[in-house]
Amino acid sequence: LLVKSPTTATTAPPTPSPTLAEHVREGLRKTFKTLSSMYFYDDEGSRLFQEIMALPEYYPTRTEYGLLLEHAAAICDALRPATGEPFYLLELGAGDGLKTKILLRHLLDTGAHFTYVPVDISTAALDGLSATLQAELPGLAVEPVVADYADALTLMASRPGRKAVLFLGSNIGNFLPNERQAFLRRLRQPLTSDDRLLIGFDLQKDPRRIRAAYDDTQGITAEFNLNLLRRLNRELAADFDLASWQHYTDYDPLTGAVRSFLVSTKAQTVHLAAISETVEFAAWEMIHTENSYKFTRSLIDALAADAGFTMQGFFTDAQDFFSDVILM
Ligand code: AVJ
Repeated sequence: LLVKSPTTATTAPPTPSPTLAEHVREGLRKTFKTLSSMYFYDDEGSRLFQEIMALPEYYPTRTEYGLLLEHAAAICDALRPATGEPFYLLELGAGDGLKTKILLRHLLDTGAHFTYVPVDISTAALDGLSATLQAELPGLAVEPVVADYADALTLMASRPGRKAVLFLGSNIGNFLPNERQAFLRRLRQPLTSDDRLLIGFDLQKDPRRIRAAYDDTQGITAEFNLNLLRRLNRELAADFDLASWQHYTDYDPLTGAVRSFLVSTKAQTVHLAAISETVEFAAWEMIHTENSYKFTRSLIDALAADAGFTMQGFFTDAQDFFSDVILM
């Protein structure tokens, strides 16, 4: 756990990932093979995700951006304390900060005194964000925290004042239902009734539109998914032949789950030298790589209630594609 002062630069440590090795071994030994979507985001994967966000089919990012612009005043009013108590705006998984800057700007413009605390497990991501913020919003107090989300919240809980926690971008959709429930309950624990939580949820809509967002015509999402195999080739000395794998996505309107897979187009054997694993794939066998759940208002209400939160605000765009929800 590392809390940095606003101006310190950090050098990124070499990234040893014993967890990658363990997760991959475990996932590829299952009857229905899996790899975790958290490993999409190496440098190339992060670059591809930036491209995904600019795709015509990928509506979530620009929709949430628009809804934050439209409702910035109301959202900031719900997040900021009415009294002069200290105010911390914590962000879990800060990304490029484009959407967050809407809220930061509004708060600064309306005279709020607060500290922005971006939380991420990647030092490199936080360094990049801190540098751009320092340049673009020079008056902003930034205190990055390199930590696991729950650890960061526990750490900040010991400070007096309002904590407003941001979890934007429908990242909550990556959790399976039971994991999602556990995650929200865990977030609730260190928070008090004075604190606030803002979460982005992608909403259920025309199923064709949802499916298209995860299977774009330019094949960028396919590249993003296949990049996971490239990463295993590099980091685990594996020999996945990318020409024998395809990207496949389905959307199940009954559960609200978009599921992404890598499909083995022939019977093949893959070696992962760094973890001494040999894995057999049958023709058309799948590796499940990602869940992106889509929600309804009633699902969100139930989820909030289960974790012990009260709904303070429910903001959507004009088409009801996406929602940003304030819980307390
Ligand atoms: C970053 C998890 C919100 O699930 O929509 C985009 C990741 N995967 N296209 C999502 C993603 C394929 C994205 N999240």
